[in-house]
Amino acid sequence: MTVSKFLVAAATILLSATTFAAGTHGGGHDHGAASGEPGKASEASRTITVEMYDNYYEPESIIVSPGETVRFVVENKGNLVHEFNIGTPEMHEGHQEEMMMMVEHGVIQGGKLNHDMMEMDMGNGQSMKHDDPNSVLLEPGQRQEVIWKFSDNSNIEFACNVPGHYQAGMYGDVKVQ
Ligand SMILES: [Cu+2]
Repeated sequence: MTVSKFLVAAATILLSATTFAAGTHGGGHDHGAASGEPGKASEASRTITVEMYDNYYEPESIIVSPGETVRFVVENKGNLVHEFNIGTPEMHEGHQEEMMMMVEHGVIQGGKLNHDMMEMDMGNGQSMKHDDPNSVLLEPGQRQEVIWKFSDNSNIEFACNVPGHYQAGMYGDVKVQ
């Protein structure tokens, strides 16, 4: 592929990702507020088990105290790859563009993850590894923990940013009170 063709292809991907993210319910929320920080297991006040199905969470919402550290045990009980990601609606919108790229590059294939592809250098020192502390991306049957210390920001959702899933309703409210 020539450089100019590659640029056109990249621009097309960006454009479609932006269009895709535009239909979310992110309007009217605060911008740029932090969702919290990675927590320590020793400071977790409790464990919440979150089950992921196609395409919803059980439970659908949670209540936390400001500054509380929660240990989440996340289990994928569906037939598709799902994500559990803690963030503001704006963060989820941004992450949906990255996830769209992961699908277009074959990293996410319905019910499977291509782990070799996730490790691969994309040419600019970046990979498509999915290792942020606020999220896990799981294949069917997998189970993993997220330990998160919430701030007093109540504009937080847990969400799945696999293309189409958020739009299908795969997000839940975090009520901070
Ligand atoms: Cu999902």
